[in-house]
Amino acid sequence: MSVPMELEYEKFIEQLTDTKPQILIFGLAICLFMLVGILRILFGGKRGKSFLLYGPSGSGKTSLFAQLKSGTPPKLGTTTSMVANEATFPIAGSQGPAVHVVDLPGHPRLRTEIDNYLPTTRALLVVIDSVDFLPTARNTAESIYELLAKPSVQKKRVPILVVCNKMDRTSAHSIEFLRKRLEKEIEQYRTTRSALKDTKESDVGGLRLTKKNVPFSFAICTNPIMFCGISVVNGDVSGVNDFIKSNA
Ligand SMILES: Nc1nc2c(ncn2[C@@H]2O[C@H](COP(=O)(O)OP(=O)(O)OP(=O)(O)O)[C@@H](O)[C@H]2O)c(=O)[nH]1
Ligand SMILES: [Mg+2]
Repeated sequence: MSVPMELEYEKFIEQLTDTKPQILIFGLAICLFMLVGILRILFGGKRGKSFLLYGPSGSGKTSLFAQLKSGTPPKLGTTTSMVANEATFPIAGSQGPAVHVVDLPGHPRLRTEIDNYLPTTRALLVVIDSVDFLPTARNTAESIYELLAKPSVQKKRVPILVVCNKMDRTSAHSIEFLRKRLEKEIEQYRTTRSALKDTKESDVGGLRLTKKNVPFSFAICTNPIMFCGISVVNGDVSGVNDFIKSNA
């Protein structure tokens, strides 16, 4: 090494050793933060802005949409939705920011519309009828499973809230009953599906839903899945409000 270069090198080492440890830690923290950001973009993807109301026909999605928007359930009742109903508004009664909410029609033929909305979905709310649940249990379980199997839902770990509506009715099933029944139906569907298609559960959507050889349960899903009980007619939708607030 020539003399001037040697001097430069020594100066550089001197500067490095002079640097305060706090500055080094700060620099490392920034690098780590950037690395996490890059990994999230590459492997996770950013979630969108919409809160999607999804679920069987008649479960109360449009009623809930109106309640969230205006703070009261629709006075003139509702009719079966034929198209998606969407708007951006601050949730009535909460101090949070405006959020974009989409109410999807529950009719099985119109439900496929969900694929258009998933890329911009922030969180999913699966609204079920806690009274008239059993006739739709299998269908609902299947559609929850299909949702969970979608790479866009899994990769972005889209949070899901299963909203058990109509809790004002005395014949409403308990949240625990609804959760267990859905888990049972999903497990059955998953087993039949893998037997028919000769695929392993881990192949569904190219990603794994739950741990291998473990019966399906919401608790061990890769997506955060929560349950809450509400009654739109009584204006008791705090479980939904809290979920939206914590994910807005
Ligand atoms: N008892 C009771 N009835 C409710 C409640 N919420 C909604 N309903 C009633 O359930 C029926 C269906 O409600 P909608 O909001 O139209 O249901 P939906 O899920 O939008 O149905 P689709 O548009 O067909 O998918 C209406 O008669 C509502 O008045 C509730 O909390 N309790
Ligand atoms: Mg509707």
